[in-house]
Amino acid sequence: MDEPPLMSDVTIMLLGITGAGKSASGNTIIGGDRNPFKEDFSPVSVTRVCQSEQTEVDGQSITVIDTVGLPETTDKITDAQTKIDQILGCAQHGIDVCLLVIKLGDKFTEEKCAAVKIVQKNFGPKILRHSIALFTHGDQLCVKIESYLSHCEALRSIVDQCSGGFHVFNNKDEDQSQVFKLLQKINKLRDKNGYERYTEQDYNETQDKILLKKTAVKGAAVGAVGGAAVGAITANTGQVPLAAAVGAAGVSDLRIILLGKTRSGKSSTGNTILGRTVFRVSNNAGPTTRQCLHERTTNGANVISVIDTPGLFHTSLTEKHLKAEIEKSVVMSAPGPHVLLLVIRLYSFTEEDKNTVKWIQENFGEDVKRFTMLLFTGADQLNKPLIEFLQENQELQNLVDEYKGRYHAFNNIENNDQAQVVGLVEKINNTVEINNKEYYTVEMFKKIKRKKFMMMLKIIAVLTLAFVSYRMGRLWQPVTCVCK
Ligand SMILES: Nc1nc2c(ncn2[C@@H]2O[C@H](COP(=O)(O)OP(=O)(O)OP(=O)(O)O)[C@@H](O)[C@H]2O)c(=O)[nH]1
Ligand SMILES: [Mg+2]
Repeated sequence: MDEPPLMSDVTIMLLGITGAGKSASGNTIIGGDRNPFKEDFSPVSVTRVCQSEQTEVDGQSITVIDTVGLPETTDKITDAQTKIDQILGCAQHGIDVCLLVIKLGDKFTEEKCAAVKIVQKNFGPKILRHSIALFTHGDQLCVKIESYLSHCEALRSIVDQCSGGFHVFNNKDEDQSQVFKLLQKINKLRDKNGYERYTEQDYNETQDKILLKKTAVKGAAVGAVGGAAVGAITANTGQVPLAAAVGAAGVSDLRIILLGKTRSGKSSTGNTILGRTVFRVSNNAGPTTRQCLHERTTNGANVISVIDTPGLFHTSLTEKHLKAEIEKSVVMSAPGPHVLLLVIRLYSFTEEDKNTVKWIQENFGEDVKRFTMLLFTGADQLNKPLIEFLQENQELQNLVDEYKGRYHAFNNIENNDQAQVVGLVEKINNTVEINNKEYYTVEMFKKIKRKKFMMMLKIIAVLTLAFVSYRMGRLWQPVTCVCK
């Protein structure tokens, strides 16, 4: 990681819908003839990736991050999230100020506030403490901005929410005094915020809360068990040696999905990996996890995401519901998991476990095998070395061979034993390297789903054809009899 920035350094992020004037405003701030941000009059986003540029104003180092246009409706929230991930990649040390870029002159209705809502919703309320509304096309203003705002309730409410107030830019004017004035407002806001930045951790915490809320709503809808599971999740602040080990894999964002039959120990394994109790574990015999839950832990730049799933061959979920949840787990791990941990309880390898293996291959496709690793739970109950135990259990040994020896064992009772976790990560690292850092993608999953759907259509078509031919045959028979 780079050296942390000096207190005088400023990082500015430009956010807004396509065509709001983000890139043009970025160029105005950078000044001179450089115009590093591409700008154009276009209905589609000209800026396709986030870009960061630096300049110096009055001896102060300024980093400007231009971003991809946010969607104009809140429906495309996932679209917005991919873009936000990119921004955070650019702002390694956090953001001092978020400029919410809004074009003056457009009829500004409630719906047009969507971008601001997306920002607020995805970054959390803290972002507003770091925000200034930046109005562009100031040259088209015929009245004083205050008077303009007094006629537009929606705009006024945005300004009221931004701790840093507003500023107006005329990006057709090269007058730098508008930039100096903006910088004064920015520095005032930073002072007000005690030079604290909006960081990736703030973003992650907001995302965790969103997930928690979503799951809580769903949990309440599907029943008490799910709702109770939600209660067990805690905010994401943990730091474990695993995170440090992840960096060694060459991927700074390791994504793991836990799969397995009901009560195989998936949630316990997730907790052991994360080093804290976030997934609900129960000693009751019935199934506990009813919905996918996503938790992550960070250590510096390294992030580990763990997604817990409901058990396959769940006693109370329908196959349809289960499939939807498993698909959700893949989406939650977007762009896709580096490894699927197939969790198996050592002393109770049954027919169901074998079916689990089949189920995964059928629903994820053959290719999933190279991303799968076996995770045996219940290592505490072993009374001999694992290798010996496996040799004596032919079926387990066959499974280990099928997965090319990719397995690890956990004692989830000793869940503070981080050595076992580091051991697992080392094995995951090897797999990631062998797979050239590729991961199982959401697209792969969807492809299999489409293939299965097409296959089903074909079967229906063949059966229909057979039925029609049979009926036609029966109709023809009396006719031939009469002719005879
Ligand atoms: N002795 C021992 N018990 C374990 C181990 N791992 C999990 N358990 C126990 O096994 C039971 C089921 O564990 P969970 O983690 O809830 O299993 P799960 O796969 O998440 O279960 P569902 O969500 O219901 O599918 C609990 O009573 C755990 O305490 C282990 O390594 N050793
Ligand atoms: Mg569970």
